[in-house]
Amino acid sequence: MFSERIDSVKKLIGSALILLILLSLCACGGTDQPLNENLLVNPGFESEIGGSVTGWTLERYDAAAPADDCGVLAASDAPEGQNVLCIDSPNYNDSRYIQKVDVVPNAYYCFSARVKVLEAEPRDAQSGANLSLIQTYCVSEYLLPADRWQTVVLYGKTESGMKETTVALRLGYYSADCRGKVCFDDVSFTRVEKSAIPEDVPILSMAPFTFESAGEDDKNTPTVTGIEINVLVRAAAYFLLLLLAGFLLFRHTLSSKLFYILFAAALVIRLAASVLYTGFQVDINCFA
Ligand SMILES: [Ca+2]
Repeated sequence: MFSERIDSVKKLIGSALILLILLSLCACGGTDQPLNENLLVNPGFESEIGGSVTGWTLERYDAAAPADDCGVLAASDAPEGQNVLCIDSPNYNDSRYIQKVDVVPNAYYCFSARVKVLEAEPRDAQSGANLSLIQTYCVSEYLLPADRWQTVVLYGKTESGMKETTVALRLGYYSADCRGKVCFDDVSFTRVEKSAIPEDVPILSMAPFTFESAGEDDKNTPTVTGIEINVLVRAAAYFLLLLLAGFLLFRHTLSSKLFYILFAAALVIRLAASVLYTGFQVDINCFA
């Protein structure tokens, strides 16, 4: 009888210990993250061939542009395995394959990939293929066409309170459209020690930037805020100066009535356009 009770107590203690160990492991998993371990799903694109890519989502600024040739292809010169992921954008666009990744605050990360740029024609000088983090200024150099696979490495640091980020394999950037074809392979996103980062390499902030008026889901939607008082004052001052200059220059060639009608029409068009065309919060709001 006594020995049975001893056995029951032993089983109870054993179960409690196992429960304690499991709870400790769960607690550690929530606040810690292994070092030098690739945190990405399907980093070598070996899961399948085609447009549906496990772990990755194709996102484009102009979502209506053709994307039929984007996806995983078999490539004889793949740096890793048999397959590579390609973006083929015949139109100027900001095209990217993205994947959300959990991060921990105040930690260092290394984002790297092998990249082969077959074609790249930026709309402006500053664009090309790159690695970047969505809604941040953490972006690699812009790569232009080269007949070889290039290795791109990017280091960043999270801010307090950060729990996730979104990596992007990209052709183009915010306000930096690009068209062309680029392939990626052997992608890696790992947490690293600061001591592992070379001293001459910049460590970029992984903190997301905010949009003043746009929500998380409509950050690419133009915002209409109406006419502000300072815009009205500046526009009125500008047109008064123009009116004065025009009157002095053309008072002998145009009838005064036609002259005032033309300037009044210009003022109305200017004010109407400042409401209808506002641009984006991340750009210079030139017109208003
Ligand atoms: Ca591969």
